[in-house]
Amino acid sequence: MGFRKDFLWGGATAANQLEGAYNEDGRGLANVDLTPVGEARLSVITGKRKMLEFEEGYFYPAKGAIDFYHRYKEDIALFAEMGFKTYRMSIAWTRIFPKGDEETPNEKGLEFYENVFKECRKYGIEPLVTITHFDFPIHLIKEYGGWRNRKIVDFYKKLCEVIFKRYKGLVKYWLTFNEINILLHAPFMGAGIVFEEGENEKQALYAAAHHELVASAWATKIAHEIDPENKVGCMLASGKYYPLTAKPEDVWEALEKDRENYFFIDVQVRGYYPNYALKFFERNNLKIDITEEDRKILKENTVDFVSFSYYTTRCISKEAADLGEGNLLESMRNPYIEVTDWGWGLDPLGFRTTINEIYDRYQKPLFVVENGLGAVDTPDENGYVEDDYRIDYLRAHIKAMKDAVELDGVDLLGYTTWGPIDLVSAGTGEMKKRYGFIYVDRDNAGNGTLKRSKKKSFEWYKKVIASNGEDLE
Ligand code: P53
Repeated sequence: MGFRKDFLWGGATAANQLEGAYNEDGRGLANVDLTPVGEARLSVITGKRKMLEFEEGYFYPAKGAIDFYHRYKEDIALFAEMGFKTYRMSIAWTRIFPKGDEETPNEKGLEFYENVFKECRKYGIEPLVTITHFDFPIHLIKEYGGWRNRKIVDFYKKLCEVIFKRYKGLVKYWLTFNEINILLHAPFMGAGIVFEEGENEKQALYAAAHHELVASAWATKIAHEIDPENKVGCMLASGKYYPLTAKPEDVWEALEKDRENYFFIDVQVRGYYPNYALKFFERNNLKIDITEEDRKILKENTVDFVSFSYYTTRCISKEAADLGEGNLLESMRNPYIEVTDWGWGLDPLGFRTTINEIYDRYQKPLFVVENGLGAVDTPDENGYVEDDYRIDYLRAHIKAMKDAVELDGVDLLGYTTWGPIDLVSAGTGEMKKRYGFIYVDRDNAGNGTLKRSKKKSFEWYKKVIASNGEDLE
């Protein structure tokens, strides 16, 4: 009963949100470096405002982030102290290939991740590596127009080949693209796309989607060829859409919204485009160049497991949908649930529902690779935070996940909370939106000593892991 004995408990991060050292040891510039905190951020990450150089008057939090690049030993030691079985992290493409289209990789970059993986292994922590987590070389944007260009598939394949060879024996679990469906909602972040005047945006988005899907299948193939032990997963930003009412039009709308996201995973798990997607392309007059080779690669290289992030469910009505497309998985206010300081719904039962829906749909082992509460923390003079609100959130969600395993029989490989150490928010660029068990002294403007300290939740999560999810009090 309960979670499997080898259940992979841990935490998840992304290179650009914690490493800093943006221009050290030969690292090239990436899209994520050029996303400022503050008002301009939304228009930049959605590809509406072109910002391919640092501009005066903006603060770019990824430049320094929380300096994991120089402090990874200290940070991994803290993860180990909590008893982590796994650590989900990502590789910065531009540390390996600074421009993206070079012939040979940057040895310093390869070395850095090798050291990080070895540090994990020292404590028996299994690395779970996202190959691209909202991360894309600026040079490939300027020269090739981002993922809307098929040439990027080859550069990505090259990156994969290099890292799979180099880290063979050190890394076994891989995710091809973080929250692949987010590319529809934040195209600059998810696909290096800056829209051109008058461009058919849907065309650019779905071309990019196709290229990422094909690249993901290639990655799976290459990973398995280089090491049959490799396990490759896809990654969905999940969260079921509820219809606002039982009105059939609202129910239909919710189904369509869910499909917009499941579309990607449908291809990665089943190996072909679902009919509703082909009809959608046809209806919108989208010309997606799906070659015979693409079809074959997609068909023969489906994923080994399905991973996803879950923060909240979403809610939609026909009327709201008619008002037009919004940004970043917009949702109506669900009158039955409370929201966080950042307006994200609190819905643990929705987690169980979502897990079950994904399992019913795909029948593959699942991995929850992000979940957590972004909140404002107020530390005392020692950096200690009494974050009972965070413990409450995680407790309720772990219980719901346990129900999905124990009562519903879902096959679940592991669970990594988002941001076990405070890091830069992807959505807003703030430091103030914290998820960690470990507090980091740094503010939205980059001030602070970067000192690490344990919050109350640190000891709590340690106990959860030690009891394999039995002791949640
Ligand atoms: P932040 C949108 C919707 C759902 C998840 O988000 C999302 C996003 C993009 O913000 O991102 C994931 O930091 C993502 C992480 C991110 C985390 O959720 O905006 O994979 O990089 O930090 C939390 O609070």
